[in-house]
Order: sequence, then structure tokens, then C-alpha cells
Amino acid sequence: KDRLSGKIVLITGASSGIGRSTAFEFAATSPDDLRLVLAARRVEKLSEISNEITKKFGGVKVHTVQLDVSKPDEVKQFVGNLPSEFQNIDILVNNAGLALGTAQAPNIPETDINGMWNTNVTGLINMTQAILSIFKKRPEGGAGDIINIGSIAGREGYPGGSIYCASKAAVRSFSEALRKELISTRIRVIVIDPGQVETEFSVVRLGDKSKADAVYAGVEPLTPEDIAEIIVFAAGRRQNVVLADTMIFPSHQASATFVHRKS
Ligand code: NDP
Ligand code: 8X3
Repeated sequence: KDRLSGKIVLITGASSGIGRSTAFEFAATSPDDLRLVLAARRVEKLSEISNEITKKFGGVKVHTVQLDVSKPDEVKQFVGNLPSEFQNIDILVNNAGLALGTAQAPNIPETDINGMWNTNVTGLINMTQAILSIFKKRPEGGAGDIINIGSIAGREGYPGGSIYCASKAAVRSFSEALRKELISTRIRVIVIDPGQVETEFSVVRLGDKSKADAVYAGVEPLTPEDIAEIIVFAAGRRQNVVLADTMIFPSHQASATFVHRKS
């Protein structure tokens, strides 16, 4: 049985990488009557993804929205501005996130600190609060899935990553407290902590493709599809099954900093 049938799924940061792949994976898993809300700042990328998905999976409806999760006013207006057939969201994938630079204290630019924190932490919290008001209206105290994309960086700080690592540790801590706050409901709080995944992440962080390629030299990173499969698997479990916490590494990696490289 397709447990995702008829669901409305909202993915933030759906224009690239893990978010984009997650949109395709949900559509492929439930191609008959799924509704997808895809949000990101680069709305033209979302339109391309929407066209590809609707061409490939005829029964899937897609709504794209330009949204910067780091802007609290945009997040506040988000739900009210959705077309009514997309408003009753069942699954929120809080995926929008980024690392900016590798500067070390005391030389971390304030714009980088705020960019990471306002997106990865405050943005994720604001999105969660906005969508929880929908989830809470359902029977049994509420129902729905909040799937937060953390990182193994949230479990181990490393030099040059202090703000990014702290932001992902905050995602972890917020999620743990939230799961307890929602204990009397059917709302599932699911945390997925990927290791190295080759996406636009390192290009955004380092600002240049050749520097990003060096991050993956001699290693075989995960693909965004690998993480998308796990996100959709978690969402597709029986309602009483909460895949609360997951670390996903490629085989050459055992922590954020412990990586084997082929010479
Ligand atoms: P990408 O850079 O490929 O994708 C990031 C996505 O987030 C883009 O769609 C981007 O869209 C969106 N985004 C960034 N800032 C904002 C914002 N302010 N508002 C809305 N959307 C935003 O990287 P990944 O797919 O790798 O990253 C996805 C998540 O996975 C992030 O949370 C990241 O921290 C996490 N992660 C990544 C790992 C990796 O090795 N790649 C490992 C562990 C975790 P746009 O620019 O159009 O707004
Ligand atoms: C991204 C993984 O190890 O580059 O979250 O911080 S890492």
C-alpha cells in the first residue's frame, strides 16, 4: 500500500541537491496523486523541476514558491499565500540550508554568521512553527511529519566550520526538544544527518567549482538521491514508526573529519 498517497509535501531548498532529489523521489514513490510544494529562492530552477516532474509523473501536482526561509516575514506569509489545494500540508522537509566559507574565529564575517544562522536555524524554526499550526488542527492532538536535515557536522565541531557545525547542532537540539513537546500527538519529528554528499553545497561554501571538486578528491561521496531515498523511506513508514535519528555516511567516512582518501 502506498502510504504517501494523497499527501501534500513541502520541501524547502528544493531548487538543488538533496531537496531537488527528494522532490523527484516523492513523485516516483507516489506518482498517482501526490501534491508537492517546492520552495527556494531560485524560482526559475523550481519551474524547471516542476515541468520535469509533471511530465514524468502525470498524477503529481506541483506548486512552486519563491521563498527565502531566512526572512521571517516571507515565512509568516507563506501558508496563507498557498493555493487552497496545497495548504493542508502533511509532510514538511526542512532542507534549505548552507555553509558559508571556512573562516575561523575571530575572523568570521558577520554576514556569513547571520547567513548561516538565519537560514539553518531561525529559518528552520520559523518554518516549523508555521506548518505546526496546520498539523495541530488534526485529530489525536495533531498529525504530520517534520523532517529536519541536520548534518554529521552537528555532532562534531571542526575548525573552519564553527558556525555551520553549531547551526546543525542547534537543529538537532531543537528537534529533540520538539519531539518531546509533541509527545501526546501523532506528529513525527525525524532528523536525517548526512555525511558527505556531492551537491552545490561545497560550491556555495567555497565559492568556486575547482575548490569544491578538491573536497571530493579521492573519495566517493554520497549522491543527493541516496539521501532522498532515506527521507522518503522515513515518511513512508507506518504512522506509529518514527525514524527519529539517522547518520548516513559514504563507506570511506566515519565522522565529519575522519575520511579515507585514495592517493
Ligand atoms: P545545495 O546547495 O545543493 O542545496 C541547498 C538548497 O537550499 C538549495 O535549493 C538552495 O536554494 C536552498 N537554500 C539555501 N538558502 C536558502 C534560503 N535562505 N531560503 C530558501 N532556500 C535556501 O546543498 P545540499 O543539497 O547539499 O543541502 C541541503 C541540506 O543538506 C542543507 O541543509 C545542508 O546543510 C545539508 N547537508 C548537506 C551535506 C552535504 O555534504 N552536501 C551534508 C549534510 C547536510 P536557493 O539557493 O535557490 O534558495
Ligand atoms: C555538510 C557536511 O562535513 O562538510 O553538512 O560539514 S560537512
